[in-house]
Amino acid sequence: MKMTMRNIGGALIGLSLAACGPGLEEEQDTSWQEQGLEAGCTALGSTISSHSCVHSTNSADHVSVTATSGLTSSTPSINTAHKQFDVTLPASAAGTVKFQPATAGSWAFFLTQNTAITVKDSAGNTLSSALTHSVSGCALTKVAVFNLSSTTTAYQVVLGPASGNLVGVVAERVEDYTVRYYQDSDADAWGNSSVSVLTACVPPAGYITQRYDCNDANASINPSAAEITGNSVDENCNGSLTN
Ligand SMILES: [Ca+2]
Ligand SMILES: [Ca+2]
Ligand SMILES: [Ca+2]
Repeated sequence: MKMTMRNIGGALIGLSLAACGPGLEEEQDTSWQEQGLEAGCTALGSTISSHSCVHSTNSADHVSVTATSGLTSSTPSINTAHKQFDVTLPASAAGTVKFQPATAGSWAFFLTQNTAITVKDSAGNTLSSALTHSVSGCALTKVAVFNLSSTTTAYQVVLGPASGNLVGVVAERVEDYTVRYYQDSDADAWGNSSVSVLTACVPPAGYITQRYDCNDANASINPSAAEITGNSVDENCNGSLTN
């Protein structure tokens, strides 16, 4: 099933998502949410990393918790997205926190250190990460993505050891940061509206966010081109041959 934000939202939903969610114009492909991170994804796109950086750099979004050595009755939870949890670890050792996702899907854990992160399900089985890579642009230096299917039981997240026995964690749901990219075959910075991909990952080569190229095989024809009157070509893609 597909729906667009414009169809379901109106102004109020648009405003509520503007600060911490997808853009108004982004189409939400809800079928993708069941599939986990798409095959061939080599890195997350810049949207989710930039968003996570906003929370990492905003001191009001920080929450301090103290991890336990293994899972205990006092192991803290770091369930809330749009926060940076500053997790104090046991001295020179790994620490455990709990994470129970609000929604099933691929969850990205951004970390302030390039330290180990292991996620275990409620039975103690270690999950394989779907993707791990370095990031830059703020205090967050690493991201690891895990496909989390259960919203009714908490996962164990084992962190560290880490320098200073402290690591910041920002958790965001990958599917909330999908962007539609359009193929730009003629490399004129205008994409073909009818050939696109919707992804939270880095786009394929030659795909860009700007669309409305009416001839993607001719770099001299696009909405920013000057109209040349007297021919049969609509150089500026406005549907008129006279302007
Ligand atoms: Ca183009
Ligand atoms: Ca013309
Ligand atoms: Ca024209």
